[in-house]
Amino acid sequence: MVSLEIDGKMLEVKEGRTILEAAKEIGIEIPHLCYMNLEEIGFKNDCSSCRICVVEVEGQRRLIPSCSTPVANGMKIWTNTKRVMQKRRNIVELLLSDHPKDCLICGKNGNCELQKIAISFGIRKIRFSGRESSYEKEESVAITRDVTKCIMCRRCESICRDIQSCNILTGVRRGFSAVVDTAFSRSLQHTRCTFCGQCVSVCPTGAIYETDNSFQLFQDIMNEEKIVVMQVAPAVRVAIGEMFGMEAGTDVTGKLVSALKKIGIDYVFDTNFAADVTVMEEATELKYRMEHGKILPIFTSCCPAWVRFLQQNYPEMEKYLSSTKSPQEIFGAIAKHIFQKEQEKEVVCVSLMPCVAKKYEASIGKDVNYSVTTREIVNLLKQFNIDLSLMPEEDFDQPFATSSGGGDIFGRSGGVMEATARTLYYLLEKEDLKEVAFHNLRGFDGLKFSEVKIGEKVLRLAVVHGLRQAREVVEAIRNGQLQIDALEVMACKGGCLAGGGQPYHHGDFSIIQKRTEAIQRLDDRNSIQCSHQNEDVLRMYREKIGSIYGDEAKELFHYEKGR
Ligand code: HC1
Ligand code: SF4
Repeated sequence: MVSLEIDGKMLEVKEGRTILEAAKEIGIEIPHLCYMNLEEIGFKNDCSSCRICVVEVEGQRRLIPSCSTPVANGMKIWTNTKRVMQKRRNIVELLLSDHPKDCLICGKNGNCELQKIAISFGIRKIRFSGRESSYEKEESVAITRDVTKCIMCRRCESICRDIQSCNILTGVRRGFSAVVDTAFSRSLQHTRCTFCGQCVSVCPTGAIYETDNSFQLFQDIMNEEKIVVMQVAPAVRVAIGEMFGMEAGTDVTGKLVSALKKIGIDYVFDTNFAADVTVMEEATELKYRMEHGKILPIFTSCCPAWVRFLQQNYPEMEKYLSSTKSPQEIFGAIAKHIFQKEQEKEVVCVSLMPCVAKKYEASIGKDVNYSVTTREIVNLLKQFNIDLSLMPEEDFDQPFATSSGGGDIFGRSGGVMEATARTLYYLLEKEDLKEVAFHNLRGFDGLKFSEVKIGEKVLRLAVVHGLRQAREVVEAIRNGQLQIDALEVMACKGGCLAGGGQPYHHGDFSIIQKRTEAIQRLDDRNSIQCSHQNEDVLRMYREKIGSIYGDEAKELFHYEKGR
């Protein structure tokens, strides 16, 4: 332990902590913009580029960035001297002097960390003026970039490089013109960007945000000629409450359904129902591959960022991907080919997702018209003056309302594999697993393994989250160093509950943990444990589709010729 003094208070902290972290431990919040630390998933951005976090340290002539300076025994630190306060204010004003002032229509309005600092500094006038940078806005199907708003904090660059190993964004140019951009300023669509949206989830300003589809939804709701059907993804229900002042991990499923109805969505269905369908198809596909000597391991294909990552970086490995569509796309097929037949007006299928890559997936698929993120729907609900916390509870609409615990856990890392294993066991053994919990596939370890004994065979299952680690696993499989039968990959650390469209976590990992626990509670409390026990799913097959992995099912729920 290290002993030191901050603002006259003595404290002891673990060796290796920075001044900023030590101050936080005794309730002193030092303002910062570039720093972010999610050490539980191995993400740290401490490049000290913004220098808003400077402090005075006894014996040091210069002001010191607290985010990157480790504590040392006997240090005496002041976080709020005249010099410190003046310097911080100058920095904020300098940043604002070269920043567009269009907060009212900015993609981060209300969530912007620069805006919050400007508010807390009470800035009414910027003393510096001069040249202002100007760049073209780039709007891809999933992500919009407004480089003019880049403050060079480099969080996006770090997360894209260190956690995702994609290296799409990097600091370019020097001095006044320095910004984070793609190579040759290419549009994201023309890079190997996966649209995972992790850069969106850490960007402190409006430099990177989701491409907004909420106005399109608003217009569709107003159009009497259309029936608007919304499917709600597994991870949204345990996170959206945060933006209405509720504790992270509060399950607001029922309130969300009634709120969506209130703003004019005609039908609200559960993506978790479609997740159960995905399990039925994918487990059967895996069984088929095992029994017919087809290619193994099978790679899950629900996460569009992972699929794009594999297609772009390892096209020779694409053959491992399951041909089963993601729950979003399966629900799209159900909406457009089953539900539509019973309606007189045109059905618009919209997905409410925790993810920005789902916008990309919807744009390349046929059936989901478009996707909105958790944050976008919050804006829409607030426009309608709806406080989610005050809404009554309502059930999803029948007949796509019920899900098993297997469908519920899709939103966390390891969930798709666990749900698939539960059903695969049943398909092969004709009886249910005695213990359906695969504890080894849960939690935040980057790579997780489990085994399931089926007859004489032991199936090896693996789960990975974060694309850097996925890359290592894919290469190990390619090089013959890793032998497994099935692999789940989610691009975002923690799975969809930490997706790029969720309420901002602002570097607080406990938020992600609470969402994870909440998703697990849904599974634990569900009286139906496995997807193959979902009677509504079985009825849909009986009445509308025919057999699982049969001709009609392949037509609707699988990609042609695999992918
Ligand atoms: Fe996901 Fe999925 S779990 S990909 O994370 O397979 O986005 O929540 O909707 O499609 O079900 C996301 C979440 C989501 C799909 C499902
Ligand atoms: Fe990198 Fe993902 Fe952002 Fe693309 S969306 S730039 S892959 S972090």
